Amino acid sequence: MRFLPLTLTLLASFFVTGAIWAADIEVKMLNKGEEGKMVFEPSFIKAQKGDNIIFLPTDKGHMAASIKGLIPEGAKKFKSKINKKFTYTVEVEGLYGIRCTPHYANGMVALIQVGDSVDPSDFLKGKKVPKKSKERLEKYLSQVGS
Ligand SMILES: [Cu+2]
Repeated sequence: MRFLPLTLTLLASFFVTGAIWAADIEVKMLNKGEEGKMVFEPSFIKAQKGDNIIFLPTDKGHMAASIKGLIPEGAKKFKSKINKKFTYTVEVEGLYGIRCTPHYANGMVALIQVGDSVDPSDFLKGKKVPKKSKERLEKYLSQVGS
């Protein structure tokens, strides 16, 4: 019975957090990456509820923020500080549009899919997004799937 306390602790943590195996997903903020200038890398992130998205200030001058109107209903909006590491835990299923505010016009955006059954079709409908960011978001939306 020596493993019982450990088992109970694990069970307890499962019920408290809802997921023991939450993943940490690191996203670099870069001046230049595989997709071009001013990018999050990876720029399309597939996650599950409870995962931690960790934005890393790999290059200087960047930050990460949720885009108004482009996060699921009930999800917490966020805005990190420039040049600071920032962790956001995704708690609501759906699609999250992320931007680096200073480089929004340069197309510095990312898309997070949380959960498997997500419908990308109306995500950008009627939303005001700078041209370059819109192009990239459309590309990321084409990767949404289960
Ligand atoms: Cu930036």
